[in-house]
Amino acid sequence: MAEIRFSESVSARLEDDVLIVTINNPPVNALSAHVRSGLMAALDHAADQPVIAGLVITGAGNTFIGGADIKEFGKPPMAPVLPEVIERIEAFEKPIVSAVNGAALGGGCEVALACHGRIAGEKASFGLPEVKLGIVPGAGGTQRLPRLIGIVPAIDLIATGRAVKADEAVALGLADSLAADPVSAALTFAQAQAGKPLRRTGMIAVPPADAAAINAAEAKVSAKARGQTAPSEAVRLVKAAGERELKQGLAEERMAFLRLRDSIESAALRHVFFAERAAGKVEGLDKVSPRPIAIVGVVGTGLMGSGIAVSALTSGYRVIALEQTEDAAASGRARIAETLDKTMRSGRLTTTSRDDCLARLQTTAQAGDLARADLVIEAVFDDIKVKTELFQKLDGIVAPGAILATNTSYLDPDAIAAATADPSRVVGLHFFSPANVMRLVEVVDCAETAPEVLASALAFVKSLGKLPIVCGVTEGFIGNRVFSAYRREAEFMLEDGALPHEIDAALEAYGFPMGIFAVNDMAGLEIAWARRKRQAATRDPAARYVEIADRLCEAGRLGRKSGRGWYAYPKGERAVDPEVTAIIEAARAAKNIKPRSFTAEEITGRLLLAMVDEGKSLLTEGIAARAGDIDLVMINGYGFPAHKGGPMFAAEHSKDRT
Ligand code: 3H9
Repeated sequence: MAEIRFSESVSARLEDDVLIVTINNPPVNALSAHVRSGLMAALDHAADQPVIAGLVITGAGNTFIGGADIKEFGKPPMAPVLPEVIERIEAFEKPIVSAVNGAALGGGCEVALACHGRIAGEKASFGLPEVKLGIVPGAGGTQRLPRLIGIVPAIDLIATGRAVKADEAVALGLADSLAADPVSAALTFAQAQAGKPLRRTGMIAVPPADAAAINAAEAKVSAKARGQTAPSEAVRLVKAAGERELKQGLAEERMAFLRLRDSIESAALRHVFFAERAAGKVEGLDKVSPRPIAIVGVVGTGLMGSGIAVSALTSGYRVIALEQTEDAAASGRARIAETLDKTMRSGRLTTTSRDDCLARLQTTAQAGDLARADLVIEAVFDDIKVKTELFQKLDGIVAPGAILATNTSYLDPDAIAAATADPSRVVGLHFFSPANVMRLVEVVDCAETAPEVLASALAFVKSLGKLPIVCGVTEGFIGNRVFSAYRREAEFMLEDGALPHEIDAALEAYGFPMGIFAVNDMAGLEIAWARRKRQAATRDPAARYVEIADRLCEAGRLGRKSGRGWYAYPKGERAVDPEVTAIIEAARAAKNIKPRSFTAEEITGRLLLAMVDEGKSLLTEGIAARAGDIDLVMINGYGFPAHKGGPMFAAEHSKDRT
């Protein structure tokens, strides 16, 4: 059957009197202006042709429709706007059925919701992820979804941005059925509906919901909002669907959408979205093929090593974990199994997958067993002698094409690489703890790392479902360098007059899940103390040095593990401790500092500036390639609120915040 073209991205063919309309707008079939105008032209055509009994809308490739074209945000709107297209679909006199072949997200889900039937393919997923971009759905999602699935499930999906797979969509009533061939099932569905009264989603009454359940769903959203606007707006609009006429609900939704789209919060989250897509891209590296990796060696099965092993196992790799003794290897196996069990109990792993992971795990005390590994990641004690000796040994064991990675946090990976005969095969893979949970991995491009080795490391990290950020060699890499600057500034403010709980309260109000002193207490103060002692001899005597943390450690206040640190923990809850206040006051007095008070804004402003200054140095030194990479490190590794865009974005746009 001849193809009819409606625009550069929308075409159709007539099959058994049904017009099969296909959107082909790679990479994700976003609803760009030519898609919207193409859909309108297809509707004009179908309205004009009596022979056409109905329509099917589907997407080319793996996606149904990835949503509105985010690249159009911030540009002048181009007609027809999406709500117009969607309202026309819903009101259309002939049946329109969506054949959801892949992800139907945002505006894509809204197109599906407005159709008179929805057939999910096996790879289909449905979601309204707008809150992740700081906005709410803007083309009817908040009004139509509750009509199909009810208010409480709609709050869950829209306020979290969670996507559901085909089977859950059918169970919720979002999709009508699941089919191996969604286009042919949609065609049959359209034929069956032709000439009958159509099920128009907007006309369905919202199912009655229990007020207590709505309140509970709303409370859950507020508890996680941490200063973001979009999730609570989404809840308000979904609730409005149950209280207002469709038209009024749609008008309210549109107003909220436009307001949020132009907000700094949305600009920040869009920056994060595009920064994530740019992360891990290195000029020229796209032409380099990564080496195949099937077997991953992990040396050391402590907290970090076992987390890395779990991450590799759950991503389908075979893992050989090396320990120093058979006993340690057995404990390592038990630790990995326990983490897998925990993941299973949380519902993120099935029993079969857990068993499959364990079957792919070998623990050993024989270094020679690593000969089969394509990549070996060391996660042993952060000591240069230990690591260089290990690398020397590994270099003689693994195959010539195998990659050696160090997970060091502070040591010089070039010095570790230099211990091998072939430093070009060495790369840094700095995981964050717990490694099976945290998305961030700093991929350290060492002086001699071969492009192919870097490309392989990046591909490996992505295959773990993690976010790789490329980083040059420097002490502490991107994250710990920025974090050290931030921590130093926080300690300066302590000495100048702020108290730990005041600094933490300012950070938490800004959107951090936890302030810096509470975080230090969680992590423990002794590692940083040991570092400071190591660095004491080489420290510039003219540089400002705050001794308060040392005094705390000397007093046995090593953080939560020791029961007290920057705070006391009576009954497990953090509380201001007069003993800490006295230590701080004594330190001020010793330096003749007259304490002054700080506003919350001043505190966050100074901390932001410290992060940004360090970030700028990292860019100038060529350690970080993009400001967005620094933002992603701080968001994914250190709790910087994503809806503020990361420190570099926030500082750049601080003048836009009014
Ligand atoms: C919305 O719909 C608002 C409406 O309610 C109201 C309107 C009135 N636009 O992620 P990937 C690009 S808001 C433009 O690596 P994957 C992306 O930048 C929207 N570009 O692929 C990248 O480009 P590049 C709601 C987009 O296979 C390339 O596509 N929708 C868009 O891993 C590949 O991306 C969302 O929030 C877009 N909407 O995952 C969905 N989406 O190659 C956002 C992607 O130049 N998208 N690009 O770097 C996603 O979640 C994932 O991209 C998706 C594919 C799951 C679709």
